Amino acid sequence: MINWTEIDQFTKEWIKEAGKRIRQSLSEQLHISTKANPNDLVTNIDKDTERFFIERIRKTFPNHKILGEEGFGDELKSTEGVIWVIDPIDGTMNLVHMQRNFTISIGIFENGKGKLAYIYDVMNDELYHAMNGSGAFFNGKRLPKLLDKPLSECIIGLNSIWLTENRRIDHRMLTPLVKGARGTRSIGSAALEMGYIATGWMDVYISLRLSPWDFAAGMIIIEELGGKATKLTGEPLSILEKSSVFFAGPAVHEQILKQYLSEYVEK
Ligand code: 2AM
Ligand code: CA
Ligand code: CA
Ligand code: CA
Repeated sequence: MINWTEIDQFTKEWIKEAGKRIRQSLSEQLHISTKANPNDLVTNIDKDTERFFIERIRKTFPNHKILGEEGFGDELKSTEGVIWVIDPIDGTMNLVHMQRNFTISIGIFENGKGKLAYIYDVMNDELYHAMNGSGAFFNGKRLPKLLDKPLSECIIGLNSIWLTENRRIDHRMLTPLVKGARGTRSIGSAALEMGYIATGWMDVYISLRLSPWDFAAGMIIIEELGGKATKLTGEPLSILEKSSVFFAGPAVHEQILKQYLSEYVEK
């Protein structure tokens, strides 16, 4: 039998320690390099933080598998067993430019089912977390189920790619959705925006392309609160593939799928 409470205690302890180290490192010289394009940044903090978790997980839970953005984990072929999906820093551009609004995001799965989730806002020392079947919490305080709101009362988290020509979607397709909402925000950390949906500060999050480590924790937390975490087609997400993501409370998720996304095809 897997002792999830024990895993939860270790993870929380490690997150607090990693957070402390990151806040300290920010006062030192940052080493910044680029990945897929000049705006796709990575720093020594991203890499050090991923190594920090992997070292501890391997030592404490040697039979668990790890998927991490910076590639120090395992290559996954299936969802079998216990899998940690880790984004050591979500919102690296925010870390580099703003020194705030970035998170550590960790989702833990057993045979593909979400069990534990953590989104840690490092500079504010704020933790969003969930344990499957036991609830979702903000700084240890239980969160209520997501409220059913019409789109006209919703704040949507979006990305500027919605406004520019791109290969995934006709960039005019989402204009009516933006018009139908109360407002929009671009925080720049997908995981933090998912945390904001959990607390009710925002209501909808859409991205045309994310990797499993961007959405793993958010998906578990939002589903624990009765929300929907799917692709833009409404199909389920998988921790083995990149895809679009669409997070919202159940009623507005259905409203948006029907009214605004019926023409959408995943590319
Ligand atoms: P990251 O900071 O971990 O890379 C920024 O809008 C959000 O999209 C962040 O959560 C960022 O995660 C994520 N993202 C995913 N793929 C990205 C990419 N190729 N370049 C920049 N941000 C990306
Ligand atoms: Ca990145
Ligand atoms: Ca990320
Ligand atoms: Ca990252």
